[in-house]
Amino acid sequence: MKQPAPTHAVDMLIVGAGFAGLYMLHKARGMGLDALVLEAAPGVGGTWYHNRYPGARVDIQSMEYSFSFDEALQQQWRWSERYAPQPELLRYANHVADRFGLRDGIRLSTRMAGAHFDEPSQRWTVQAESGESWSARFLVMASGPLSSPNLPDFAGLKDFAGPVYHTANWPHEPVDFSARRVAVIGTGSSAVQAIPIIARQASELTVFQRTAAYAAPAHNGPLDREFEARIKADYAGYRARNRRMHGGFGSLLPPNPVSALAASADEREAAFEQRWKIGGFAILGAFNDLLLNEQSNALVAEFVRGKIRAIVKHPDTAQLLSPTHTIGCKRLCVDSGYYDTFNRPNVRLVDINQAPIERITSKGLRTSGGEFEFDALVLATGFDAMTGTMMRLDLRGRDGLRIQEKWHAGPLNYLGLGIAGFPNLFNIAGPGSTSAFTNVIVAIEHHVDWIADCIAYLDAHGLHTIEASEQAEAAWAEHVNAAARRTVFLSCNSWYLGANIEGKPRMFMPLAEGFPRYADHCAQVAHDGYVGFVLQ
Ligand code: NA7
Repeated sequence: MKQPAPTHAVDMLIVGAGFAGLYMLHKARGMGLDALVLEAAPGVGGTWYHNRYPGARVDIQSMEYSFSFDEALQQQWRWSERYAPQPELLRYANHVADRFGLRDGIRLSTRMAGAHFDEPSQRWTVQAESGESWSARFLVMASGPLSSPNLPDFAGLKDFAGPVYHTANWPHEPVDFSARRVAVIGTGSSAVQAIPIIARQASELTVFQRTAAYAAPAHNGPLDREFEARIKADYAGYRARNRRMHGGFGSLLPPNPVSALAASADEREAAFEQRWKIGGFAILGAFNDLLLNEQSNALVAEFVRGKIRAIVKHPDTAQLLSPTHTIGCKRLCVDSGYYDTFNRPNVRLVDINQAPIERITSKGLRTSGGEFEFDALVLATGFDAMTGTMMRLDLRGRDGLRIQEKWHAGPLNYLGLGIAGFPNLFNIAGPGSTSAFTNVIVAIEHHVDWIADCIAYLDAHGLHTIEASEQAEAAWAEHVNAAARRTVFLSCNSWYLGANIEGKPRMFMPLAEGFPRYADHCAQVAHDGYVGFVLQ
């Protein structure tokens, strides 16, 4: 197919060629829609294109973190490890693009600048930064919940004489830290994965920590071929059982259906220990109220702190590495040797909570506690999550309503899928949906299928547009908030709350009620003729 000419008309314009954009394109084509993906990067893969820092890998097991929509794909693709590393995930994204013939529907190196809704035609005019533009009936934001890196405004950053890397925007050529003094700022999931590997290469590694992280061991290794065969014998059944789990994964190890407070100390210890040996998120299911009740949460948090004390030899370092907030309130990190790395003689940990960074200097950085010198700086400072990418766009709905105005106090929407004033715009795996608490590929497949059904409904009923009603949005915002209030998630400064970005409005963004309830809710809305949406 020829590249579309500027001001070309398509049925659907999709923003982003990560897993969401790829599946949306495939699905749209299957419905006979003329769809086009705009992708800012020169390759497909989204998250797995950009986050190629040392040690980057998925924190959900690969037999689960993969597409389920095509039986032949899931049978034929073979993961090498229990938790796939980034290069393999990127190969998988490319394989999907090739296998389903998607490449001719993707415009790479084409960054969307904005989109305006045109009342007379009831269509979106989408502009790229290149100046090209397209007219589209539907606009699907598949731009990802974690796609705008957070680059804190450190004074003096441009004065630093050495290279500065961000984990979410890592160079494509190999970065060699050998014989170099390296600094890492941040200790979230990305840092926890990168630090053990950088420490093995660098002559010295200094880690600047604002908040200590809870990390559970991945126990990663080659994928057990017997396990793979067992899953593949009934992959569809396994996927269906996972979709009935709270996070869209983990059906082989359901949460223990009792409260941590109902168990004896010995029973608790045994349950935590058993789940720690399994690794990953398993420990948070050792009892059914660990993320709901602060007292129960404190018990598992103390268990993990005990593990940190057992692993880290120097008591002061162990103390500093021991988080004090509720566990799971920030996403639990899944690690391979993170805490043990701090036993190495070439690694030191610096507390920037007590003594914050004052400025970056040409040779390193200065905190209120002292000067530090290094040759390369790694920012593992996360993302302006869930809303950052859309809020950077010139996105205008009916009557020129700007997304920045609409979302000035937080991301209002209905079901996470539609926004009042922004007709025929769908958001995949964004705020207001269970995305961040779900195996995101399950969330993506669910959203894409829902959007496809919705478009089929519009067409079958001779309707042109659909958008959320303001009443449904207000009720949904309360629903999302109420779900968070039933958990421990409001008790710390997480990116779920927008609290990691200075000046960002604090609103709990992902829906914490669990994927099955959310999916049932979305199905009911569709079944009832898209109640809560305005259809015209
Ligand atoms: P995260 O989890 O948001 O971690 C970012 C880290 O950077 C975290 O330790 C932050 O400390 C720290 N940070 C952020 N801004 C600053 C400033 N200004 N000064 C010092 N330290 C700072 O991002 P990741 O990339 O690791 O992981 C994101 C998600 O990707 C993760 O949840 C998984 O889903 C995969 P803080 O905790 O805010 O005090």
